[in-house]
Formats: sequence, C-alpha cells, structure tokens
Amino acid sequence: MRCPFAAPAAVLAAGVALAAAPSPSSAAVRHADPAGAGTACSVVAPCALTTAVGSAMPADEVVLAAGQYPPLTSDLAAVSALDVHGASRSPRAVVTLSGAGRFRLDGDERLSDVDLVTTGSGAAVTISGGATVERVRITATTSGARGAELYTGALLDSTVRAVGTSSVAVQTAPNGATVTATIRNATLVASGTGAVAYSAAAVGASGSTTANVTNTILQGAATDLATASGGGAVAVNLSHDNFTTTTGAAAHRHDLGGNQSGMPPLFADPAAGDLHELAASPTVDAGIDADANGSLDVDGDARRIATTDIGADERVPPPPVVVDPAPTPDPGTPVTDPPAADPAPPTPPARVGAAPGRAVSKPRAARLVSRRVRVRAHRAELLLACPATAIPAGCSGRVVLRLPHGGGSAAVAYRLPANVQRRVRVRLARSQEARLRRAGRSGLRVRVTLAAAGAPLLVTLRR
Ligand SMILES: [Ca+2]
Ligand SMILES: [Ca+2]
Repeated sequence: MRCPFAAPAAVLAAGVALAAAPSPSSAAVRHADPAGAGTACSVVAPCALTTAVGSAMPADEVVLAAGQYPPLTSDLAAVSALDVHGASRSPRAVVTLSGAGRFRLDGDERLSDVDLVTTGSGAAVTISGGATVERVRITATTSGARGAELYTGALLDSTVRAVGTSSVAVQTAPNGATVTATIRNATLVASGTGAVAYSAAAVGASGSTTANVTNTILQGAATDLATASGGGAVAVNLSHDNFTTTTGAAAHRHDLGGNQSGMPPLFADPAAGDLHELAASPTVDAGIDADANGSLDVDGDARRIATTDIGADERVPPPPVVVDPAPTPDPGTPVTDPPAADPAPPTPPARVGAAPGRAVSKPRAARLVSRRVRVRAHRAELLLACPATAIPAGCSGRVVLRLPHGGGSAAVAYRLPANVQRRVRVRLARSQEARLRRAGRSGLRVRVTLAAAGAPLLVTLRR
C-alpha cells in the first residue's frame, strides 16, 4: 500500500487499476478540453477532464487544452504513472475545484503546467507515493483550506496561495506514516488571517516527516514555517529559502545554508495573486543551482538566469536599455500634455523634518520597470518603480515619450512614494496610438524621459 493515509476504498481502486494495466508500450495520449465530451479523448474529439483522467490507463498522457474547466466536485484520482499536463506558457488550463473536489496523485504520477483554484475546504491536490507536481499555480480561497497536501512526493517550480483565514499553503502531516517531502523552487504565500505558508508535522506517536525545502519562499500571515510532533520525528532541511517566522521546536529545523531571514520578498502584485519577483527582491539570484531545479520556472522561462532565484519565478531581466550617448535635440516638437487630469500633478515635496539650515531630501526620478507598454483608451501605460532608497521624498518627475520620425511627444507628470511600483498613463494622440499599436511585439524605439532634468533613454517599447 503506497499511501497509508488515503481512504481504504481509494487505495483498493488504485490497486484494481494497476492489476488491469496494459504494458507501458500501449500508453495513449488523451486530450481534454473545457468543452470536451464523449469518450474518444482525441485531438479532434477531446473529452471532459474527468473522462480523460478517470478512464486513463497507467502511463497514459493527458493533455489539457487551455481554458477554464467546469468545477470538479469530487475526488479525481490519477492512475499509476499518469502524466497530466497543460502548456507551460499562457494561456493555461485552469481547473476549479469545489466541495470535496481535489486532484489526488498517490503514485508515480505527474501533474504539470496547470492552474488549480479550489473553493473547497480541503486541499486542491494531494501528493504522495512519489508523485510530482511541477509548474502548477494553486490558489485556495476558503477558510481552513490547504493548497496542497504533500507527503512522499515533490512540489517543484510552483506557486501556492492560501488566502482564507487559518489556511495553509502546503501541509505535510502524516499520521503514523514515514514520509519524505520535497519542495523545490516554490513560492508559498498564505495571506489569510492566521494563515501558515508551510506546516510540517508528524501527527501520530510514530512515523516521521522529513521535508527537504530548497530555493523556496515561505510567507505566512501568521507563520512562515510551522512544525509540530505528536511523538514522531520531524526534520525540515532548509537550503536557500526565504522565511522569517517559525513555530515549533528549533530541533525540527536544520539550516543547510543560504537561507534568508528578515528579508521579505518583493512581489509584483501579491494582493492580486501576481507573485512575480520585482527586480529589487532579495530572492533574485539568491538560490542554489542544481539539476534538480528543473529546466523551466513556473512561467516556462529558463529556470536558471545568472544564478537560480529563490521561489517559483525566475526573473527575466528586461533587455538592456540603450542610452543614446548624444541624444539629438528635438526642439521643434511640442510636448503634448493630456487635456484631462491623469494622475494628479506632483505637489512640491514635503519638507519632512526640515528645519532652517538642514538639508531636505529631494525627490528622485523613478525607474522604468518594463519596456512592455499597454496601449488602451488612447493612453500608453508604463510601469515605473521608485526605489526604497528614495525615502522620504519619493520619486517625481515627468514621463515624456518622444516618438521617432516626427511622431511628436506625449507627457504626463507622476509622483510615487518610495518602494512603490505603479502604472503611469500617458495620453496619446490618435496617430501616436496607432503607431504604438502597429509596433506590437516588434517594438518601437522611443525616447523616454523620467525626470525634468534627466537624460532621455532610447528604449524599445513592446506591446
Ligand atoms: Ca536568476
Ligand atoms: Ca519568470
């Protein structure tokens, strides 16, 4: 019996499936689609997810087409060696689970490149018996829910968010069993009140939990890492992780080096579920390189750029900004301010703590975070960041977009507090909007000035 904590009936069902297994040479590729139907599960006639997985034979492959699948309301167990996956790049397959719905992997199965969203009070996925979950983004929304229950198995290059009260992003809590859990290049964030990022326990009086946690971010509203024992042994081996708060016996935690404490990771927009690292995050290039990290991050980017990052995301730096050494003056081009108020124009910097004769901190120019530009509603949206070192005055200035070949300019004032990233919208003339839209992914070389006295940068904006 591979899974001592699974319901006996479920284990029996898995055993029956194994007994009826054909040889691996007869493994089939089965296709599922959000609108799938029937039992063919072929490319031209894809079936429902429950049919594709539920009727699969051991060692089959199940390919999930992108899109939102109908909610799973009951257990979906994978047979032995099943490989269930979507595509590593967007758009992704999104599987919602409600009630008792969950993915259950309890053998050498693999689930990859899928988004799981559970509104149930259990776990979106249980991983045991040597199963692997890779490049999966999990969100658990309900009070007390777990994103993943992990026993002997691996969670790799994945994000898990638990937003409900007292929820747990990932939990390893066997009752009497001996398990070895692997978490590698994962980002576990539990933001609900009283929530825990990773909970490792040996619940029973016997058995043991060994957890090898590497290159992983643990961030819990209550606790980043909680350990507990009802008598069994607990050992959490921590290498190149980012976490600060812990509960449980210190003897449960083994520092293997490279760990970060008191250095919160910086995410793009954690409240909205965007756990991509910002450039200033201490997790960038702070992991340990190893073949076991895999070849791709959670986005399908290269897993290792410079040094491997801590967390599921590997930050892809923007292409180097080309600074024009001698920018050509463009005196004949008027700067067009937006007729309607966009962001409020900058107010003079507050003279924080200023007293006669004392120096006053001056605002700095913000930094262009990305050369991706969104064009909508006659505006170009640029992502700017103000560094933490700009306290207290923050950043302010003007964004001036200067289009080439007589394309004119557009400008807007901005003001950002220190350590804040924000989109700034620049109103465009109709012809300018058309040129940026036409440029698409190939880009359009544009001069951008971020401060009144700052040198313009010659950058290629891409949509
Ligand atoms: Ca890196
Ligand atoms: Ca990435």
